[in-house]
Amino acid sequence: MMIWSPPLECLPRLDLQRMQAERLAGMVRRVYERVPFYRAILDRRGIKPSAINDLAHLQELPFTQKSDLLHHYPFGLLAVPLSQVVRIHASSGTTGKSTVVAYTRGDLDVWAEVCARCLALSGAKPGQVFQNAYAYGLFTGGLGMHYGAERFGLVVVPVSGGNTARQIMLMQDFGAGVLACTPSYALTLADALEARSNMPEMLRTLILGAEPWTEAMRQELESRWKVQAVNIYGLSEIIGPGVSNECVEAKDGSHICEDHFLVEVIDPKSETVLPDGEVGELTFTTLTKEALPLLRYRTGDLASVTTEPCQCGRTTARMSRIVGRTDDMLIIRGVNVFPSQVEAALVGMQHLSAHHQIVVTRVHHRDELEVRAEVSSAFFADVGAKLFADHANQGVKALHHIEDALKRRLHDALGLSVSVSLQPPGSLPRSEGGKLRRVTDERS
Ligand code: DLL
Repeated sequence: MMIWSPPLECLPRLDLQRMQAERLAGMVRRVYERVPFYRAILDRRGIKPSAINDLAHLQELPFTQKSDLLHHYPFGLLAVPLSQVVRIHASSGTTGKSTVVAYTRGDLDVWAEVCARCLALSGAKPGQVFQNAYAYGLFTGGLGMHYGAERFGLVVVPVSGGNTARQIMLMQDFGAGVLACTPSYALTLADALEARSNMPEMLRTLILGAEPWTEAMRQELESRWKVQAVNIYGLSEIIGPGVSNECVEAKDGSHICEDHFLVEVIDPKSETVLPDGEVGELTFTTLTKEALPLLRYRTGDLASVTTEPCQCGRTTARMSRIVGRTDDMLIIRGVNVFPSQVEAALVGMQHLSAHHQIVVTRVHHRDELEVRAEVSSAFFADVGAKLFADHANQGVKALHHIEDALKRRLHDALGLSVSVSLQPPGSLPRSEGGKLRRVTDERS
């Protein structure tokens, strides 16, 4: 087992907190001096930067929201002159302007460091071939992991996302040991590899993130790829990938790089800080960022955090999987539904593939949730084929059984009756290399 930075990742928590408090004090001073947006809020609230010298004071500080970044688009929140910025990234907003983030040379150094930590957490070994199938470009996934992997000592294949046939060829030819991509793209690649019936022999590790996924999806991907699949989390505003990563030893929550990112979990409505173990909105305060330092940035991601010791020996706090987002919770006839609950209920069911879509409509003033699920090609090649050959009726009956079983599971998981429509193998949208949208809400 390898820990990238033992003195920092295994620091006694009191020492860590002392370091965080010092860094926080410096950060607040810097943003007060250099970012008019923060100076104005702190002045309005009568907060003197010199008074923030303890982690307990964190709660006095203002939150930052995505809208603040958008209002100051593109460079209004920078704490350094643009001439000191050496890289820009942006996260693709679904509509309108995207969120622009910037890095100094020092920020890039920290970023490579935290991504290297994540690779060690994932169980990568220096010298392995690293196929980086996160998209290169304005998205932080590609370049973030790229420099982390170089720092770590992997043989980097900067293939970027998409072009599945080439991904597979390179994976085989170069002997990839570690693959990084979105979980939905790992599913696309698994389908393609199975169709050619040649899983890459050297592959040991999948590093999956940038979109939500579930334990059920981990089981599915690990058994199909015959590798370890670990979760990596991050967001552009805070740095990109590298905010946290599961350790392969425990796979029980993602270790947060707390010497750089100070985490809190808040109740998204009351904005009060929640205790360990309770699910709420993750907020991060950057402790070392130079170009774009952010105070209490509200991520919109819902998760819990624990500081219980981990079996791997690291002392950093761990965050749970993202169970949903403050903006992706669907309210169906008054019942709260997260897309992750649908995935957890569906993935791994016999005769269904893991591909699915969720469509919400309003019919005669009533919300309807439809889950589109794909019947596996194995079903039609095997059980289904026999049934249909014996008597078409039998085949159709078997499909009805599958549909009923899924309806029951979804009803149990969501406490809501939903409609289910089975789709032919290969018919639902696939990730073509990036994040996949699984939910369409047609109500508005
Ligand atoms: O997705 C950074 C990243 C790249 C993370 C590669 C991991 C790997 P953004 O495009 O700014 O940055 O999107 C950030 O994606 O607020 C979450 O909602 C979601 N997200 C990222 N990682 C995970 C994860 C990158 N492991 C937004 N599980 C975040 C669930 C995730 N959601």
